[in-house]
Amino acid sequence: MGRLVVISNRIPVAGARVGSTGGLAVALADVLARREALWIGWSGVLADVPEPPTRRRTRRTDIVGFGLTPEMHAGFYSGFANGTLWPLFHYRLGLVDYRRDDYQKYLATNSYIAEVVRQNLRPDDTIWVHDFHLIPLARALRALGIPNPVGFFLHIPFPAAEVFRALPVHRDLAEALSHFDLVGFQTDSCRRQFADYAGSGDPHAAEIGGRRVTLGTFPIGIDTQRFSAYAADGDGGIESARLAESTGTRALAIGVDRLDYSKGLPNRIAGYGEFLARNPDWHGKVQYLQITPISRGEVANYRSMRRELDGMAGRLNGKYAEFDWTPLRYLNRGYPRKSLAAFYRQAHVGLVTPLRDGMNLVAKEFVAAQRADDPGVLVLSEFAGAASELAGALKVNPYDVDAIADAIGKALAMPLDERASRWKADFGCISANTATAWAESFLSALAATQAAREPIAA
Ligand code: GDG
Repeated sequence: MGRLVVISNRIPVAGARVGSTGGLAVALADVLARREALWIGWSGVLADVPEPPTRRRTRRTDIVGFGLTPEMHAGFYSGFANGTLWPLFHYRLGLVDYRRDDYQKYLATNSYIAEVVRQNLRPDDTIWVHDFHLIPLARALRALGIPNPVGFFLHIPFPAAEVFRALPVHRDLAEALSHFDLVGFQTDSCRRQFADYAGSGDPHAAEIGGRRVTLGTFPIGIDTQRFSAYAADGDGGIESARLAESTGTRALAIGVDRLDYSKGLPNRIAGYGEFLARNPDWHGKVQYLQITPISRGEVANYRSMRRELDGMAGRLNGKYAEFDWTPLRYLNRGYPRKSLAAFYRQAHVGLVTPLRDGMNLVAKEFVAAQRADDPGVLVLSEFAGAASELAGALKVNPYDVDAIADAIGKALAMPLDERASRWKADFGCISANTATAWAESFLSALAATQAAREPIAA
């Protein structure tokens, strides 16, 4: 079997074992342990002349990091990827800041990355490209004459066709996607929306510019067994014990999100405020812990959202706190994964209310971390990809602050038998559809596109 070549915006952090850090590295850990692999991404270094690619090896994976110039980074990453595609694909048209020049830099940076790939590629490699930063990469690879199988997975939503058409370069971007052999989405609805945009009668394929691309649904999962073990081991250690001590006999609600406008944090805090306004009996008896590490601090929208949330959290506590009770603990810092797992396990309610989310792994981690004999309740936005899988969660429309307040009340009052049966359904789902199952099903679908292409031997 040839190598697996993974290409993502960032490479795993140096010093951390592949599989020990968050996100993609965790999702791919098992697959990368089983075969030779190469991982290519930005090293994190910016210089006026891009730093030549560096190489290191972790277990069976070679990791190649390339440098970028500040101009490339501003146009490609902060500009087109995070300033245009991210808000557009999350249905936030008002936040889209499109510039032609950023798009040119996005295309040029993808061509530059294709050249780095070419220099490191072998003829029997299979290439797997991740996420919205790298949509034009297959086209750039084909322009260099690279014939290897190339698959693409979109971690964020693909929007409704009418929303996608608001992008001035929608045609070119869709044409770029058609150069992949397989395009994977988190949900059936995202896949159908792309097929609909492409005018395809077949929701599993699209024909654009004379090329036929296979479409598939591959909902990303977590390493459920390992995450449950983290939670059960109490490996969160001192931090977990301190949380338990400081919460005491109060009910705990928890939220864990990057500071991002897609996560619906203002509505969630407003929903909790509404719950407190309506339920004086719960004053002093419930505590909401919101862990919100800062992300993309260089993008203006993110700075203003941070100020808004600081104000909301301060006002809520100012209104309701007592000398011996702080209703909301709002933190702009991160915690080790093991501590998070132990925190989720202590919580009676998990609040996952994004306005739009490709999947949302926090929802799955919350379920994985619960005790079978006394599980907490997941309150989940109907606009998270995870909602199509987690049938046991209490679904809310995150634009409806009153509905969030209702769901918090319902979750806190839910009897054990209902909590247990809802949790059991969701735990079964995340135990079957793990990160490894996700990666394997994507890669076997990609292999199938190649088999379909090969001429049948006489
Ligand atoms: C994109 C899509 C899709 C958060 N705070 C801490 C921490 N985290 C970890 C969580 C979780 C991960 O970060 C966040 O993943 P999400 O899925 O919730 O969201 P995005 O970052 O927006 O990810 C999303 C995902 O890609 C995968 O395809 O699900 O829809 O937007 O694992 O636990 N981890 C640690 N400390 C923290 O404080 N260690």
